[in-house]
Amino acid sequence: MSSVATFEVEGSIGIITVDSPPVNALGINVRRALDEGFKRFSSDAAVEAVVLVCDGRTFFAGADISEFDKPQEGPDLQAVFDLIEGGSKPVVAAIHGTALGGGYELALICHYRIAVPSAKVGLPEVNLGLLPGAGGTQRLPRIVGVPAALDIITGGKPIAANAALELGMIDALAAEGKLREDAIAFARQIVAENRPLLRVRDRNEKLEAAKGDPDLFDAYLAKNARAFKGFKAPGNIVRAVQAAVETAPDFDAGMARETELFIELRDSAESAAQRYYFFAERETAKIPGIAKDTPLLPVKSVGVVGAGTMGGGIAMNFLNIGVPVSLVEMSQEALDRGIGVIRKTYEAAAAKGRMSPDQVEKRLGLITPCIGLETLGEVDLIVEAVFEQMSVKQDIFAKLGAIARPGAILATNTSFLDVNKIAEASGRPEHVVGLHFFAPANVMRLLEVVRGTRTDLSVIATAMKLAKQIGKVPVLSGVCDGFIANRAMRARGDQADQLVLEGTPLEAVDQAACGYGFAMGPFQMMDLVGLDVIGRDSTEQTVMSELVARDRLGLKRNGGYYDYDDKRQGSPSPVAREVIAGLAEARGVPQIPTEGSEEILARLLYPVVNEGARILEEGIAVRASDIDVALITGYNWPVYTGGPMFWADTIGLPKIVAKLKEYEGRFGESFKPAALLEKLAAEGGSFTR
Ligand code: 3H9
Repeated sequence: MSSVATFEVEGSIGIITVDSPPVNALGINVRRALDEGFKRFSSDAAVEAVVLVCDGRTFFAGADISEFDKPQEGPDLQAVFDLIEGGSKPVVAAIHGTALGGGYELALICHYRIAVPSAKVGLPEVNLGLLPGAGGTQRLPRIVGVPAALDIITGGKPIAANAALELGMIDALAAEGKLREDAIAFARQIVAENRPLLRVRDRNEKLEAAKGDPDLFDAYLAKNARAFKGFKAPGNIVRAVQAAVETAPDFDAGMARETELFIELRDSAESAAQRYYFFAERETAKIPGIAKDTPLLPVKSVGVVGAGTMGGGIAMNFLNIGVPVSLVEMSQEALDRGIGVIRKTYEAAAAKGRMSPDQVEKRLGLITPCIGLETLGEVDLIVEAVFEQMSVKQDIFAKLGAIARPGAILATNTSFLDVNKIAEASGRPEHVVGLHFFAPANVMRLLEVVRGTRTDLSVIATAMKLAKQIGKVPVLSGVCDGFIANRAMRARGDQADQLVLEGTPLEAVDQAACGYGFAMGPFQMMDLVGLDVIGRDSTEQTVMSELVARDRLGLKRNGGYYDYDDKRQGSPSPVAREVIAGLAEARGVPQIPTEGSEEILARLLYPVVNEGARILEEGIAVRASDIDVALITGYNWPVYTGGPMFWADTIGLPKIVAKLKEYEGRFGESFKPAALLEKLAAEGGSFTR
């Protein structure tokens, strides 16, 4: 008897129930159980049909991702699938939770699929840099047709049961909470009606339309070139679906091509990085000292101080999950403006069909507009999002310390000020935490939870949990200037500035960054955000401050580092060149341009790795992978590199140390390799493996 499955017979129906927490991934134990169960029922004459169902939170969530890097133990997935598909008795997949990847491919092997309305099905392998390698690229187009299959598999998003029923991805809906009974009844009906064994592999009609349109696949890749840029998986997915069409009706030939393309991806650096990232994102929640039984504080109502761009964005996160927000400003005018922006954002989402007009009003109805802090005496969490000035924040926290109810969490959204000093001002530092949202706060996934020296563990635990509830990826940071993401990325910004002062064209710097996989280069990004916004706290004379002095604020003023035409297309700017040359001369910077993308990238990004190492050795980040997660979710660092620390491990730490030392010799101490980086490089160690 398997330890992860039970095998029962009810009348003429065999029932295989798998229970392998947390998500019934198709690891070795589950494959063994399936092998045993299907063999048993195939030789049991009393069994006329089989129901495959899971206990726990979900139907099979896919292959076991952690097994990809290890030698596979038999039986492999294909052998189990062959056993099911080749059997002589109908098999019904009974789906709840999320049937994903290999889990949905297993459902596609079964002869029929029934799901509860709350279930979702899908093939999200693309998010792991993979393709559905257990027949998904061959079977799905046979059900939904080629165009829909391409969108579903390259998009990787799960599809809700109702939509899946319409698409044919499932055959029937069960009543919520009655999956097992309904699946058994469904199986009985199939037997009673003597329905045929429906094998998806034999259904070729839906492939016909694409057979007559050989250019479809190249056109699909061209149309999505921007979204697919840098990723390896979408291209292989398209070619695998193409193979389904071109080899039909020879299913096995299509499968052989799918396997080749799958293996190519599985063994690629991109997929290794994306699989690493999958686990890294889940790891951030694991914090030493915090356990399942760490007490959590209730957060049923929130106060947000400041209804500007940040405050409004922060408020929306809570409104979106139905938590009432008291929104505080100093004047009615500022309050009206802030609420107006929130309304506009929601109405724009409604216009795009992302929410109903009803939902817009419901969410806005959760806002209590307030003038002054005095109204915040009852709320459970207060997030301050006002001007970045220590004295202003300390003043607010002193008042909040007096006003807030005992036990309320007081959070600051500061992006670089000392959270400890702010906390002390409140008189209750144990309840103060940094919640550093990234702009736009209602969109960006990163939330840095900043732990002061005296912050209570229960406050941290509550903040981490709350972050997940509002759909963020929480990363714990200690107190330092810039916390994790901004601090690490400042190293890139500094080098970008320095490179252009040395005579490297700024377009070459941006192109190198884009070639690496950033959606835009550092100068393009600054132009987009606005030079006045980025540079407002700087007192130094820099290229940026000079551009601002000339009213070149970026894209919004048709010029910053670049000139822009009325279609917002950037081109090299003679004014920016003149400013750069002038400043370089004034500072006496020798004109030695850096040539070649590889060299520019080393100059831009090795210092980020070095800063990451310092962040780690100072204990600001709990683990190297947290730094990767922060930069991927906060700065769109290309996920297929794994983030700076994983990337550094891929390159090899000795190479990075050698280059940093070369730079140290040429440009000075700031390039000195961090002690941790040098130590790991010398020991043959790594940050993430
Ligand atoms: C595949 O199927 C390839 C095939 O096409 C071809 C094969 C030849 N494996 O996310 P959660 C762990 S590729 C191993 O926090 P939720 C996860 O690490 C796979 N472990 O829960 C975490 O562990 P811990 C295609 C897995 O409720 C715990 O389960 N499938 C796997 O927020 C809970 O996870 C996918 O890409 C796995 N497949 O979300 C689906 N999945 O507790 C990937 C999860 O130690 N999974 N874990 O931190 C998901 O999208 C979400 O986990 C799911 C649940 C929606 C299922």
